[in-house]
Amino acid sequence: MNIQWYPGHMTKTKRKLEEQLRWVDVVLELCDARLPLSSRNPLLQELLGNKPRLLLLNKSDLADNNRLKPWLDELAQEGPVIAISAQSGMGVKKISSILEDLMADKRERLAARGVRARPIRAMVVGIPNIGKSSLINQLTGGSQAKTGNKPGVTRGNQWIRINPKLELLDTPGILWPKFDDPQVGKKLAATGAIKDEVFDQEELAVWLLQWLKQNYPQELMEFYKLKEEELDLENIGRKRGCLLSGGRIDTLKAAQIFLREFRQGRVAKVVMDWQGEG
Ligand SMILES: Nc1nc2c(ncn2[C@@H]2O[C@H](COP(=O)(O)OP(=O)(O)O)[C@@H](O)[C@H]2O)c(=O)[nH]1
Ligand SMILES: [Mg+2]
Repeated sequence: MNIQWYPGHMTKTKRKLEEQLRWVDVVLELCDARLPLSSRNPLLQELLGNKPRLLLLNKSDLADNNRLKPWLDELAQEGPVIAISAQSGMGVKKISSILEDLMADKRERLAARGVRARPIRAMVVGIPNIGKSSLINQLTGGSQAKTGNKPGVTRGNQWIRINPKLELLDTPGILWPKFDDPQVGKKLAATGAIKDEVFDQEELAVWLLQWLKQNYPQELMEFYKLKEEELDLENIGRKRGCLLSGGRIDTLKAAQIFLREFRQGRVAKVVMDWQGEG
């Protein structure tokens, strides 16, 4: 199974992102805590140049903490990183002060030259469905307190005042996933980053079931109340009442339910990337 993501839009997406980046001091890069590698695009680093970045491992409420911890340690060597949940708001309050720390040197240099401090301008960047809108809502408390267009900024882009020291671009930057490795496509599809229409759900479910059997067998068996040798789509379908006429099992329906339950974090909390990969 090879999952294709709209590569035709990549050039346009990249151009838009480059344009947006010109107006910000600092970037909030969102990635999926379950995929600290596969949900990032290494090209962002190139686009950023020297611009500071805070890496946010989002959806950490769905992630396996035991495997997340070593990732946090490793990623911290590259720059500031924290685990958050843009859904519950966990960790979101730390963001503003980390950004202030990140920008402190630059602000001091400007102050030394007599330049008056203005609020830090930040933007949220990440692949589709990573939680960009959710994070913006958390940061703004859902308020529509726009500060109005700034001269030179692309029409339509608005700045939202988070606090006196921080302004956020209200339109997030879209990053495309990195797709050369088929495993990456499967992991992104499994976690719900890619529309279900572009891949075979049953095939993906079979792959995910196998992956979970290898990585989280206890959780899988407990959740479905099945023994190891019973763990397949037929038995999951039977447990979930996915019956066709004649008593056959609707394995497509079973696959859809299994994928949904996995994405809700109910089957197991996971981290699907291994350190040292990629
Ligand atoms: N469990 C969980 N779900 C989240 C979190 N952040 C976002 N989501 C969900 O992920 C989906 C996509 O979020 P959205 O903010 O629209 O992503 P965007 O496409 O990057 O703007 C939505 O269903 C959100 O509710 C999180 O921290 N935890
Ligand atoms: Mg959005």
